[in-house]
Amino acid sequence: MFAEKSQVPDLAFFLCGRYRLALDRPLVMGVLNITPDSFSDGGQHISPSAALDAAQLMKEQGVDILDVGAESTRPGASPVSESEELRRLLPVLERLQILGLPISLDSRRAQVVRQALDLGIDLINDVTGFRDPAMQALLQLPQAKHCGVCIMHMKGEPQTMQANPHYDDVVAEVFGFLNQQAAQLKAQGIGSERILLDPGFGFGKTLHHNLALLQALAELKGHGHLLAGLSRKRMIGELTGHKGPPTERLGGSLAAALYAAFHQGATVVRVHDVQATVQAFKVWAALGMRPSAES
Ligand code: HH2
Repeated sequence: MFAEKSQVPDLAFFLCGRYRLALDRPLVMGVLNITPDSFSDGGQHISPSAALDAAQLMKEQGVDILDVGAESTRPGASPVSESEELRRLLPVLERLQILGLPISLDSRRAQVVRQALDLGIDLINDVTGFRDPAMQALLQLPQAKHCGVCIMHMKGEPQTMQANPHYDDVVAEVFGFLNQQAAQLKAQGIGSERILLDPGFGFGKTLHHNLALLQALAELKGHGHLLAGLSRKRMIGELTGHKGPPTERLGGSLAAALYAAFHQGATVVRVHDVQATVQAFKVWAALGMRPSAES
């Protein structure tokens, strides 16, 4: 499904590079981490063939967008070099093209995104929220013409962001930042139908901050669509008291995804467990629940 040329913002669709995704149901973004150290799937897809197999499986399970990342940004993670990020990423991005799925790149480095754009990506997922002017400038390239953008909020840097994060008013500060960044991109010609806003759950936030943001998420609508990344995160462990590994947080992750999509109007949920999330969404829809910002 290739993007049609249109200057008219249409929020019934998410315009994402080569794809124009209808929003008659919430979209499922599947996480594909090509890293040794991601918090829940580190080391699983480090070879290009393992990554392709995992992506193929997610396609069969009904994923809408693949989000590929080659650097962990979990709390405490050390940054990887640009060359290492590219070494991990490029062979995988090349192979993923055959799947015919929208590809999102989870990277905060303009030089990495620049090279990935030449291979074909449909969405730039920047956990630093397009603060870097070089990242913003990429959006003017012909290869980025219809590219989707995900503006995420992060306070501080992954290595230290969970060391006592403080906000006077977390919702006002995080939403204020996201709206300001979206307004900047819109002034450069990026339409709302290409923009995803994401509060960045767990990125420099306590459980209290995460809950306040999730319960207010619908208020953020306006400059673009909403993305919620709650899957397997520490807040699920904290809410449930379950002390096991992140892979055992499926039940809580599903509840959070349903709430974000069906009660707070999240357009896209970013998840590790695609099959379970797609099933949960289908059952919710069959029971007459509609994506909505009303609880
Ligand atoms: N969360 C993670 C990474 N990228 N991008 C967006 N837009 N929103 C998120 O919530 C988000 C994100 C962390 O999850 P994961 O990729 O599984 O872990 P790691 O950073 O350890 O690779």
